[in-house]
Amino acid sequence: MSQEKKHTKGELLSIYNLPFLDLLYKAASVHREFNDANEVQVSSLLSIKTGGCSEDCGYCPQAARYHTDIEVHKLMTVSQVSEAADKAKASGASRLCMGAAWREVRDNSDFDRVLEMVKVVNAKGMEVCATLGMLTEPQAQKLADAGLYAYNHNIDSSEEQYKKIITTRNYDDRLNTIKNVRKAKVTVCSGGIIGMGESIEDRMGMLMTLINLTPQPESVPINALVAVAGTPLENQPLVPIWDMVRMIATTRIVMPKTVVRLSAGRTHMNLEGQALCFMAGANSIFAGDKLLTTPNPEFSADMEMFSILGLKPREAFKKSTKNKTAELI
Ligand code: SAM
Ligand code: DTB
Ligand code: SF4
Repeated sequence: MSQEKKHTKGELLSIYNLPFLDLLYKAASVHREFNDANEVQVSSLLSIKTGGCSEDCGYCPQAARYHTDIEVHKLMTVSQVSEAADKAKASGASRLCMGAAWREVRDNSDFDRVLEMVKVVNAKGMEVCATLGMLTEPQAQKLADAGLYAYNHNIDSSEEQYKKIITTRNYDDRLNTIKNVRKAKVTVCSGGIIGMGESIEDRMGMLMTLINLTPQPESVPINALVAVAGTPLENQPLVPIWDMVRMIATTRIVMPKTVVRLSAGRTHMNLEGQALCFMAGANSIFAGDKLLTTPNPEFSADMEMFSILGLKPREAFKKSTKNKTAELI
């Protein structure tokens, strides 16, 4: 049974706009009450099929219609993925997230191969996550049967802003896939991007959608836009660190137990900024020197960050350390 408190949009806006230090203090208090604040889940991203996507997502370097300088690559082999998973595990990642530049999954030999990949990575004792575009319910069930732990499908922004960024599918398509994932009892990873020209209302609209999912997503990635040359959003200004901290803090306050992932955009953040994000409730990162197609901080720099901040990576399949309900927030 879900015991989550649902905030109103007005409440969300007031939380986001609190004086910075009050917001940080409140979010840090909630975080400590529900989670081990020194524990950070480490995920590794692997682009198993890169570029050539038919969609028009305005932020995405992998859309075929934009002229970006990424290297297009067909679907990897199972043994390539197995090797990459070994590397990720050896460097401390408990989750491997496999991304494919697909509009949707099709029932073909490529999907069969992805199912094999899921089985192989699951057998290594890692949490397996995939982000493959839209899914039907039977496809979600096949992924679940292969051992998929989580499915990433971002709602990206508010419904109103979504229409301005993507025209080849709509918000309901996204929500429908999330429903199919839930029906197959795979955990849901869904969040979005800030820095696409959206208003604070849009940011809170996105959070409203997420908190109204029943149950709420087990993990919520907050990405700062990586503005890639050749995409329609190439000239968007860098997201100020203060916005990132505010967004993470608000997410933490309204979803006390969810894993909040400080996702894309870390190469532009210094250690102090990232420390504020962890203080505000972020408890997951993508580690490894590449996201899907764009750079991420060097692995050694992240290890140094963990050491300086005294953070420890979370083990695979471990639930939130504190067994509290979120009723009282
Ligand atoms: N094709 C699948 C889909 O769209 O669901 C999976 C891969 S897609 C690249 C996964 C997510 O990455 C997107 O939903 C978006 O939130 C995020 N993303 C893509 N490009 C980004 C960028 N330039 N900056 C920040 N996040 C980005
Ligand atoms: C998510 O929310 N962020 C990741 C993951 N889920 C798949 C992807 C970020 C992609 C950034 C742009 C790129 O590297 O292509
Ligand atoms: Fe394709 Fe996903 Fe990129 Fe959109 S975000 S263009 S669906 S790879």
